Amino acid sequence: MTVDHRQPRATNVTPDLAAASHAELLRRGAERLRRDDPTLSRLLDHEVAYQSHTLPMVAHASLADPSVLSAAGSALANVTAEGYPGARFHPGAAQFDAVERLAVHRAERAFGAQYANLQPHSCSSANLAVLFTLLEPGDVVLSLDLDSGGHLTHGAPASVTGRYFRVINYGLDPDGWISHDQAAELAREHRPKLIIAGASAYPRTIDYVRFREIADSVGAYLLADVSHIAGLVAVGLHPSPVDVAHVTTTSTYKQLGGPRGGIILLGQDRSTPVRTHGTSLEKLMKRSVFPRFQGTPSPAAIAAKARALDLVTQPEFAGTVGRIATNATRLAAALMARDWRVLTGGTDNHMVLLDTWKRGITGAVAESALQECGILANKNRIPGDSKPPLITSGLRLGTNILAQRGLRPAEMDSCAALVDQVLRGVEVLGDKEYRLANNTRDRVRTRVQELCRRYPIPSYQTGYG
Ligand code: DSN
Repeated sequence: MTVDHRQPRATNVTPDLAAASHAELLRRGAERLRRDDPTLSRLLDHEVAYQSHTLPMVAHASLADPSVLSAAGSALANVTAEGYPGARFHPGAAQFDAVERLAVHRAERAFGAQYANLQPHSCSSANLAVLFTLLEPGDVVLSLDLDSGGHLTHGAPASVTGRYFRVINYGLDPDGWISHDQAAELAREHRPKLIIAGASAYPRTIDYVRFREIADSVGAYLLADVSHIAGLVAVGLHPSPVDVAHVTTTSTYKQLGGPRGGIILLGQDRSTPVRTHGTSLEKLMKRSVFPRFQGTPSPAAIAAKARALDLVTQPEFAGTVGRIATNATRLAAALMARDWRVLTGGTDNHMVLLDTWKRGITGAVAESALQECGILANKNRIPGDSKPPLITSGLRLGTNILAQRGLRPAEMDSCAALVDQVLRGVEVLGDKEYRLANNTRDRVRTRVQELCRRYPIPSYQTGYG
């Protein structure tokens, strides 16, 4: 008999009047938390209120729908089951098998992938699994360096990936764009075994086809990490690497509105043989997560991924992501009009990178002053940065959550004006020390509250159906 593993299979559960439903369990949990642990309960309530009353102009997060949060808190959290659906090392995984199959199916559908592994606890662990499976210690990796916008797990010296592999970095040209010519030249010179195309702080379109040509020219694997732009990729607003790179990884919370977690995706190279392991890329990626890198997956997190990935394929998501991109373009333009240096002179994705040091303000001061006024944006190193990572010379802004809350391009002018008011109002006293006039802080806070009231997180408000 052929079993279609792409389709979730229903399992036999005897209806039992004594067992609470998932919804009842969550309700009971919330009531008990409030009654028995008011300290923790209050902190969690405050977090919802905080998120509702701040303007998160961050690039590294998105809002999870309450249904995603609910799935993440389900009774599946009690299930321990190593292995994959149909081949577990523990009993009692029937529902989890069906949920994992559903999540895999939805991930493949959302990204047009031929294989998806939903088990990585984060994209960092997905990247580690890929790197440490495809490479041997000492092998050469070619990637974007951290200061140019790369990620820790792409071989940064502070990461285990920087210790076990010989990492060569390509960088940016003087205008802040990825230099493909430099990457090609470095590949010729150093013969990497793996090239990574992907970034944590890069506002422009990544040319995966060019990277694949470079990889093929030296017989290297190409890994695309789309964590930051996964939503844009899913709706076709950024070229997809899934059929171009050998392996694609993503986190599920940055732009997908999912839980903490990672995914490994394969496209056309699914069956490509991996000479060193005598098997296909698909079999190797499966093994790379379990048993090589992780034991038990998180069944409840996989349920939450399944829920988020279903939302990703809805028309509303495409609308939101479209607004993310147009908002970012408008935000960049509005900041440049106020004389702020925006790296690359704009953006193609959700991210806007500011050189705050050009105006004598460190990223640390900018982040703190904005936070004081209810605006979140994170300090970020920029190319050629002379400041340490906890100080930095730049600021990274993003429009994911603004768009989720319904703010449109016209409101980006107001958001840029608020950022500008705060940063202009800062009296710099040191790399981390500053003073902000009370009237600036009060004026901006009031305006932030107005915007938050006008654009609430609908499903996080009381009285929402
Ligand atoms: N990768 C980090 C970032 O982009 O901020 C956190 O997930």
